[in-house]
Amino acid sequence: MAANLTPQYLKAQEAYRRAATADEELKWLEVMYKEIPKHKASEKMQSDLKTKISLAKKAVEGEKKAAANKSQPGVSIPRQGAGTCIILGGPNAGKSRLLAALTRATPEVAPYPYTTRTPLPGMMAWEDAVVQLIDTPPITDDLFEPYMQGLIRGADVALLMVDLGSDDGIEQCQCVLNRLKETKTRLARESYLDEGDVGLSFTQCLLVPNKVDLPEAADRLAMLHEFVSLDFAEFAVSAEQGTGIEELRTAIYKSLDVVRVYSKLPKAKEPDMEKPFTVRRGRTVLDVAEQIHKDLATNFKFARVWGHGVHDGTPVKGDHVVHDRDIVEIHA
Ligand SMILES: Nc1nc2c(ncn2[C@@H]2O[C@H](COP(=O)(O)OP(=O)(O)O)[C@@H](O)[C@H]2O)c(=O)[nH]1
Ligand SMILES: [Mg+2]
Repeated sequence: MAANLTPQYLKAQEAYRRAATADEELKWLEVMYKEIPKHKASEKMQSDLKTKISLAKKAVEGEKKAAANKSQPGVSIPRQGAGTCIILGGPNAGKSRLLAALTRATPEVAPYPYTTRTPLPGMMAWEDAVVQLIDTPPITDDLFEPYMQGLIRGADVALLMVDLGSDDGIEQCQCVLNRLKETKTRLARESYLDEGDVGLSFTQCLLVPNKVDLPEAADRLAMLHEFVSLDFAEFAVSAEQGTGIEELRTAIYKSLDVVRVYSKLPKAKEPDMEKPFTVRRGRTVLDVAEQIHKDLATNFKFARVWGHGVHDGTPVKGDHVVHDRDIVEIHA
C-alpha cells in the first residue's frame, strides 16, 4: 500500500470490518481517519474515509430511528477464547450436533427443522487453547434472523454446513449463500474488507459437508462439487460418528492464525503454563501486555522473553514479535 499504515490503523480497519452496527462502524472509521498518515500518497484514502464517515453518520441516524420503532432486540455474544467460529447452514444440516461433538455444550439435536431458535455458544478445546463456537438457527428462504449478519462479521471464521443426508441439502446450502448475497456480509476463503464498497465485509469460511456416514452421502458430495462453485477449504465430517471431527477441530484453530504465549510474573519462579494468552501471528509483546491488562500496556517498560530465537529471558522492547509457545515476562 502506498501510504505507510500504522499498526493502530490496521487494527482499527480490522475492527471496522467486524463492526455489527453503524455506531461501531463510525467509531472505527474515525479512528482510521485519525491514524492515517496525512500526506500526498494517502490523499485518496483520506477522502474515501471522509465519504465513508459521512455515510456511516447517516446510517447511525437510521439505526436510531429503527431502534425507536423497536424492531428486533440485538443479539451479541461476548467474545471468549482465542477466537470465534460461527456455525451456519440450512435446517437439519447438523449444526447443533456439531457443536455437541466439538464442545461440552448440550444443544437440542432433533430430526426436525427449526429446533435451534437462538444462537448458542460453546467452548472448543484445541490442545491448551480454547475457541468459541456459536450454533445458530438455520438460514432459509423464510428465515434469516437480523442479528445473524453481526454475528458473522464478528466471527473469525464461519463453518458452512451441508446436509448430505437429504436431497435438499445442496439447494439449502446454495440458499444460505444467496441470502448472504443480499447483504453486505459474505463468506470467502479469507477474511477481508472490500475497500471499493462501503461496509462489504467477508468472513473466512470452511465448508463442512456433514453426515458422511450415510450411504447416499458420497454421491451427494460429488453433486455438491459439480453444481455449486465454492472456493472454500472443505472438511467432510460425520458429526454423529466423529469421522473427520479432529481434522476439523484443528482446521478451526489453525484458521484463527494465532500464537499462544504464556505469562510469567516478574517475581514468580515459573510461568503460568495452565492457560495461554493468544494473539494474532505477527503481533508483539505489547499486544500480549494489552491482553493481560490495559494498564500493563500503558505502563509497559520492557519484557523478558524465553522461546523462539530468544534465550534466557532476553530483554526486548514492546515491538518484539512473539511466537507460539513463547514465555513473556512484562515489566511495567
Ligand atoms: N446420520 C447422521 N445424522 C446426523 C449427523 N449429524 C446430525 N444428524 C442428525 O440430523 C438431524 C438434525 O441435526 P441437528 O444438529 O439438530 O441439525 P441443525 O438443525 O442443523 O442444528 C438430527 O436428527 C441428527 O441426529 C451425522 O453426522 N450423521
Ligand atoms: Mg440446531
